[in-house]
Amino acid sequence: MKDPRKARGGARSAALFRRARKVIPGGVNSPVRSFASVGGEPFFVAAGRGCRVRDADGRSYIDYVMSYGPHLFGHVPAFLQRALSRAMRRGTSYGAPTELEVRLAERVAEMVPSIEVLRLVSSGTEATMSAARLARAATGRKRLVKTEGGYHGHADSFLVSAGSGVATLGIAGSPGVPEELAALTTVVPYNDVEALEAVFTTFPGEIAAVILEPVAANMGLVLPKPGYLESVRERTRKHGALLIFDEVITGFRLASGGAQALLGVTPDLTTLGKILGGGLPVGAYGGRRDLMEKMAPSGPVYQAGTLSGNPLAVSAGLAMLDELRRRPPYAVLEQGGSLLESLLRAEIDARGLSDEVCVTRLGSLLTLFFTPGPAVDFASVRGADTKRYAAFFHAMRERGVFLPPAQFEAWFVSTAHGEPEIRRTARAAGESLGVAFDS
Ligand code: KE4
Repeated sequence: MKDPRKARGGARSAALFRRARKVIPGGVNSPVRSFASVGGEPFFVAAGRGCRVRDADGRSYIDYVMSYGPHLFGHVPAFLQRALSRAMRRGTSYGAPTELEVRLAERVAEMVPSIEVLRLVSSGTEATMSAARLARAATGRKRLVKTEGGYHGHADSFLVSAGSGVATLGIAGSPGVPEELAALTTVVPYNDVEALEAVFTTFPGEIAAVILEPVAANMGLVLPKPGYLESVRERTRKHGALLIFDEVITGFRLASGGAQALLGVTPDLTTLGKILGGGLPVGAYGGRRDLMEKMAPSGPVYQAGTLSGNPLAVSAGLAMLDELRRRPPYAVLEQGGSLLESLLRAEIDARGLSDEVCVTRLGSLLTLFFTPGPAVDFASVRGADTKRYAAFFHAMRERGVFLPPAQFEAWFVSTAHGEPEIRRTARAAGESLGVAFDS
C-alpha cells in the first residue's frame, strides 16, 4: 500500500498549507479538513461550481464533501447567486429584526412537522447547544443522553463519544470540558432501545433530553432500525424527557420535512443547519410553542447572537427553500444516490470484496465502510480499516474525486451530480478499491 503520507497537494496548496499552519491551528478552521486521518496534506479550494471544486493548483474534482451538507443543488446554483447579489445591495447585518427572518421562520414552520416556533442562530453547534439548555430549563433536569458516534457540534456537553472529527481523530472526549459537565452526558449505542431504557432506570427523573440524529451521518451513514425511533419517542415520553432530533444534516435533505417527515416520528425539538443556509452560516432550533416560548425575551432562558437571522445568510436560506418548493429535488437525489450505490456495489462484487466492505445509503447520503458490516451502530463500524480507507481516499483524489477525508463521514450527492459524473466516480472507485486492497 503506497504510503499516503507521501501524497501531497499541488505546489500552491502546499505553500498555502505552510502559511496556514503558522497562523491557524493545524492550518485549518475545522479539524476534519486537515486530512489528519488519511495522511498527506489538504488541497486548498479556489472555487466550486455544480458538483465540482477546483483546487489552488487548478485541479478539478467531483465533490462528495459538498461542504458536509448545504449544497443540495450543487455549488453556487444560479438562483442562489441572484439571491445573494440582491441581498448584498441592501446590506449585510443590522442588529435589528428584518422581514427576511420572519419569512424564513414561517417557511420552516410550514415545512417541518414538529416546529411551531423556532429561533435562528449561526451554526449547528449553536442550535444544539441552545436546544440542550432549553431542555434542561424546561424539565428542571440536568442529564443529557446522546448516542455513541452521534455528533452534535462542539458544545461541551456533546464532546463525549462523539462522531465526525472527534471519532476521526480518536479523541475520547476533549480536554477543557470539565469532567463535572461531561459526567452529565450519558452515552448509549445508536439503535439500542434497551440500553436507553436502562439509562432511564439508572437515572430516574434526571434526564432532560435524549438527542440523536434520526439518521446517523457522523459515524459514517448508519440507518435507524425499523421501530427504533418510535421506541425512543415512546420511552422519552414515558419518562418525561424531551426528544431532540438533530436534523442539521438530514433536514430538508431526506425530505422537505426532514427525516421526521420521512420516518413519521415527531420530536419535541429539532435542530437544523447546513441546507437552511445554502452554504452561509445559518442554524436553527425549534419545536413546541410551550417550550420555545421559554426562550428570552419571551421567557427566562437566555440565548443570543449578533449574526442570528443575518439577512445575507437568511436570503440564501430562503432561496434554497424556495427552490425546494419550486423544484422538489427528491426524485433526482434518489436517482443519483441509487445509481451511485448500485455502481459501487457492482465494483465491489466484481472484485470479490463484499466480505471486506459494506455500503449504506439513504437518499443522497452514502458511506462506503471498510468493514464487512452491517453498519448498525458505532461499535460495528469503529473497527473499519482506516488505513485502507486512506489509500482509497487518495486513489480517488488522484482520479479526480474528492471524498470526505475520514471514514466516519457521509458522502453527499446533489442534483448537480449527473449520470456521467456518477459513472466516472464508480469507475474511479473500482480502480481505487484495487489500490486499497492490492497495494
Ligand atoms: P456546525 O456547528 O459544524 O455548523 O454543526 C454541527 C453539527 C451538528 N449536528 C450535526 C448532525 C452535524 O453533522 C454537525 C456538523 N457536521 C460536521 C460534518 N459531519 C461538520 C464538518 C466540520 O466539523 O467541519
